[in-house]
Amino acid sequence: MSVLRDDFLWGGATAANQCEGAWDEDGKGPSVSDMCTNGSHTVTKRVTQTIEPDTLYPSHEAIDHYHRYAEDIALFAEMGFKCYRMSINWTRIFPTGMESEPNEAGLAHYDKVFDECRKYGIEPLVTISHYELPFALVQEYNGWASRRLIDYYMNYVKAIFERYKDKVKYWLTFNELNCGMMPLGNVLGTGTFQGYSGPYNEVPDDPALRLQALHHMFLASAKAVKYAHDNYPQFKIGNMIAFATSYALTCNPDDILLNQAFMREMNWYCSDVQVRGAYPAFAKSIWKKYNCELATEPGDDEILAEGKVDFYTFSYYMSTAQSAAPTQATVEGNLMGGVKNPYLKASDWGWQIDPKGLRFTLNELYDRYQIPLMVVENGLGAYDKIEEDGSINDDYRIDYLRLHIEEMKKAVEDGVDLMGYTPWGCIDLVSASTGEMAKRYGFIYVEKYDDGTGTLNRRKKKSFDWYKKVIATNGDDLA
Ligand code: BGP
Repeated sequence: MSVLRDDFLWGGATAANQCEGAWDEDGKGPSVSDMCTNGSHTVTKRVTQTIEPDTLYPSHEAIDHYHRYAEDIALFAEMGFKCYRMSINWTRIFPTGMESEPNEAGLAHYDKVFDECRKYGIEPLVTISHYELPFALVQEYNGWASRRLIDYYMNYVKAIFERYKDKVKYWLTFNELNCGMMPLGNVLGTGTFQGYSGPYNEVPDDPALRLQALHHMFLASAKAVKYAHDNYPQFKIGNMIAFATSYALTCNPDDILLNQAFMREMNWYCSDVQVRGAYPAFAKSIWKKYNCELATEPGDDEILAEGKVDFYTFSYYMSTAQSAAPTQATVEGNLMGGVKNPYLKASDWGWQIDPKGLRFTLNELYDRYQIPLMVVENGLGAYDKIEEDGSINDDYRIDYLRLHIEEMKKAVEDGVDLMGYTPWGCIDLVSASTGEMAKRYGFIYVEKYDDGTGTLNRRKKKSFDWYKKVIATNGDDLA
C-alpha cells in the first residue's frame, strides 16, 4: 500500500521561457528572459536592453516546445504523468503587458496545449508568471517597482482565468516569489533593472526597492487569489517559493541566530504573507535593516488578508548552512548563499545535495501552515552523455530522485499532507541561472547544445523508464 495519496499528482515541471522558443511568433512580445544571453557555469549570462546582433539568446528557440508540445506531452503521458506544471508566457497573451485586449493567437495556443494534456488525463498546473514579465513593463515602469503593475497583472489573470476555466483547475501566482529577497531577483523576479545592461547578477541593487516591488507582487497575488475564489470556486490557487533550507553550521548560538534570521528573510517573509495573509512581526526588522519605508495604501491589509493561498508549493534542490565565523567557504546554488556543509556532497554546479533536507522542509512547512503542500521543482542538473548505442545512462539522476522521493514518503508518514511532485525540467531545457543547455534535468534528452545548434530531436534517458515505474506503483517501487 502506497503511503502517498491515490490521487497523488505525479508529473514534471517546465516554464515557457525555458522551453517554448518561438519568442516573437504569433504576436508574442519580449519578456525579461528574452533579453538574457547565454552563459555557463563560469561565465555569467547578461541582460541587454536591445537584442544584440550575433548574440545567442537561448530563450528565442529554446527546445521549440511551442511547436513540439504534442510530441512532448505524448512522452509525458507515456511516463504516466498525472500532472504537467507549465507556465503561460505572459507576453503571448499581452505582448507589452499594457494592451487592453488579449492576443487571440496566444490564447489559442494554450487551448491546444491544455486540450492535449486533457486528452491523456494530465492535469495542468499553471504558473501564471514564471520569469516572463513583459520587458515593456521594465522599460516603462521599472517592473514591479511600480504599483501600476498590479492592474496589468490582473488584466492578464482575468483573461486567462476566464479563457481556461474549464481546462485548468490548479494555478500558481508567481514562480519563486522570494527571489525578490535577493539581488539576483532584480532581472527575473521583480523586473527592477530599467536601463541596465550587463551581467544579470550585477544589477545596481536597491534592497528597499525590491521590498517595495515585492509588496506590489504580494498584493497582485492576493488579488488573483480573491478573484478566483469569488468567480471560479473550482480553482485552487497556490504560491511558489524557492525554498532555501538552511542549517546553523554549529550549535554556537551565534550560528543559530544567524540561521534564524536567514530563514526568516529568505523563506518565511514571503511565505507568511501569502499563507497567513499578513506580514509577520519580524518584517519590521527587515524593513529597518534595508532602510525601507514601505509605501502602502489604505486597504492593503485587507487585500492581503483576503488573498490567502489554498496550497503551498516550492522548489527544493539543495540546502545551505549559516556560520557567524567569517572564514567558512561559501556555496553556490539557486539564488541562495551560505557556507559549505561538511556532511553533504555537491552537484557539478556546486549545489549541495540533501535529500533529508526535503523531509525536514516538508515537516517545517506543514507544522507552520497546515495547508496541502506540493514539491513543484526538484532534480539534478547534470552533464549527460549519449553512449555509442544511443542510450543515456543517467543513474546519478535516478539516485538523486530516488533519495528525495524516499524522504518525501517519510514526511508523509510523519503526517504531512502532500499533493504531488513535479520534478524540474522533465524534458531538458534552458537553465534559468546560467542560460546553458548542458545543465540537464530531463527524463527526455533534447539534442540542443550551448552554441545554439542541434536537431532538437528528443530521446528517452534511462530515467524515463525508471520514473514511469515509480508513477505506475505510486512511489512504491523506487528500485
Ligand atoms: C528554479 C527556477 C526554474 C529552474 C530551476 C533550476 O530556480 O524556478 O526556472 O530553472 O530553478 O535552475 P537552473 O536552471 O538554474 O539549474
